[in-house]
Amino acid sequence: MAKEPRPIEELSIWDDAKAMLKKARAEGIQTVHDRLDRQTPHCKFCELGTTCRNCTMGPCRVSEKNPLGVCGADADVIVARNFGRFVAGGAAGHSDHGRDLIEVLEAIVEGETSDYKITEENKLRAIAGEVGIKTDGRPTMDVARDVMECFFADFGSRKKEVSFLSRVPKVRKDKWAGLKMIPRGVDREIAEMMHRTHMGCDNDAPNTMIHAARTALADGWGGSMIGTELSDVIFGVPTPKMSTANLGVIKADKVNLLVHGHNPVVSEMILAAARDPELLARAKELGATGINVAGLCCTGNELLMRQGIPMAGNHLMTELAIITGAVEAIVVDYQCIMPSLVQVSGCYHTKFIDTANKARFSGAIHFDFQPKTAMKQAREIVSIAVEAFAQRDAGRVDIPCEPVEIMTGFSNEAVTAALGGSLDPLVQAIAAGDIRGAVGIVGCNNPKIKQDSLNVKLAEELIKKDILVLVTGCVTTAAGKAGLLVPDAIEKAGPGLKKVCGALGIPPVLHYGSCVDNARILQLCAALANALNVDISDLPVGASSPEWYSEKAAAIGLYAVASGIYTHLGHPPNILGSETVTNLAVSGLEDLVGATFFIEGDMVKAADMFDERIKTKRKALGLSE
Ligand code: BF8
Ligand code: SF4
Repeated sequence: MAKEPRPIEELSIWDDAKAMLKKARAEGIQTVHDRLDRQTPHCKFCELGTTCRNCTMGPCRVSEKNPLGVCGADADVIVARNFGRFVAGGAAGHSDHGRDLIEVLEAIVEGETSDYKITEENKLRAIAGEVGIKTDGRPTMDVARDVMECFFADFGSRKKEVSFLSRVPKVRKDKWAGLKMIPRGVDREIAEMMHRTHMGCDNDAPNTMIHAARTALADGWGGSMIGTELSDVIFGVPTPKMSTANLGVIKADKVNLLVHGHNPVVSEMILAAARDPELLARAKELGATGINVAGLCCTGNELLMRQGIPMAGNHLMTELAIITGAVEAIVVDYQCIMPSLVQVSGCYHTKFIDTANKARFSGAIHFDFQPKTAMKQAREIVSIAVEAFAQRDAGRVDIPCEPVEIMTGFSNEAVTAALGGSLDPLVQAIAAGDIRGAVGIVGCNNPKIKQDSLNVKLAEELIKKDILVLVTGCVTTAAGKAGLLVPDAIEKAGPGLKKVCGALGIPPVLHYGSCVDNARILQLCAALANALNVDISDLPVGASSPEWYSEKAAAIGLYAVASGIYTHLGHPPNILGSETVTNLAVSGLEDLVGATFFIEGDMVKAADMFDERIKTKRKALGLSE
């Protein structure tokens, strides 16, 4: 029997979301919230992680009454295996994205494309130096070729460790070595996770969890870091700039094209094509005043950071953006793209265009996007959007608000430059207690949680306590809409942050990029630890994902913890069916890697937990409060 839908008021903190949810209900369009209502209550075994489908002697469900699967696996083994595969899924997503950037670099090096180029030669050379490639007096393309070979090799199994471990403090690496946690090759760790969790392999839950951490580290310090760094090399290192966010960035008088997914390879080209004079002229011929490229989710973040495009929304806004009735096309690459977007697009004149063979959507217009033909294909895609403008039904258009201002573009390079060329002033501000510590708030929306209620609340609570906040992924739009990504937001911060950020003219919440860009935060932590000659786990820092949903978020959380960063989750992963695994996650890991997860649904309490942790870490470093 169909259940009563939850009241719209309970679904989101945002007026633009609520207005579009109302419109969806009025127009009979189903959203993620309706489907969640129909899927609830969920299977208790699955929630606890105690179901196994790893072979056909099962599927099995274990409980107190019936504690062993057909093969004899108990709850500990089953939960650890499920979590290990979950993390491997996330690591695979981030890392395969990173590999796609190496392939674009390869196309550049081989002269197969002129649509992409090396934009940041200095960064390329700096990275080459870090991974042990000679740069002096060598032509850029030779260096680029070696970097490409080096990163391709990072995915394989011929190396002892992934190249960017050169950034990790020695004490941390020694710790990993002692635990057999050094990530050797990205594909290797992911494949080994699948192997270990086959029936009859790794039947020791803590051992499986250690390998899950190793797999996550291969993501953070391998695949994701390669993705971020090569995106910078090819598309530019982000620098601070102003932009706008929320559904108000969709313009009634323009052709609106939304880019969604994660990888900037397609969307950068779309943005360039949208500036093509012929396409602009055609848009005008059809009555539009221009072509507006706006972002969703992490592809949005990538283009926001580098090109300053406006941000239409995060995960739970993706269906709602289409419901404005003013979106001509939504162009997707991969990850976090709800298949329902095809159906929602079908309720309007909106063209849904997919671009990757590994992420095809039934009912979509498909482009097999390739570096060789990128600009030509991007023009065709933009042309489809422009022509769709003629089919728009003005009577169904409702853009519910005006956009808000945001500041973006905080790469480590930009922060270092703003500080006068080194991280020393940041270290001094931390030592003086003006900045007591820093927390990265990252990740998603989850329809089980009132949209962005926790993401925003935690950021507000932390800055009050003079804890600098870095945001990535879907938390970006949340913080932006809440007015936290502008310099004026220092009014909501404690006195120390107000002083430091005020002097620099920056917000107390810094936009650090997409989810892959959490690698920037890892790099920053490593640089701070190296500057202080301590381990990352000695720093007064933390990480949080209040509203997470994805496998990738689990991988991020685990590589943060394994790197020594105390990490908060707003709700637990599906591990509570095993005491062994749960205890390891929330306490046992402290002895092994110097950090744990903590689970807390109340953001005031979560901020207090970070506060306590930061106090302890500051004291141990001999810093005053
Ligand atoms: O990688 S924050 S909902 S869009 S998983 Fe997805 Fe979560 Fe958004 Fe980006 Ni990250
Ligand atoms: Fe059941 Fe074991 Fe097969 Fe899993 S691996 S389905 S627990 S028999």
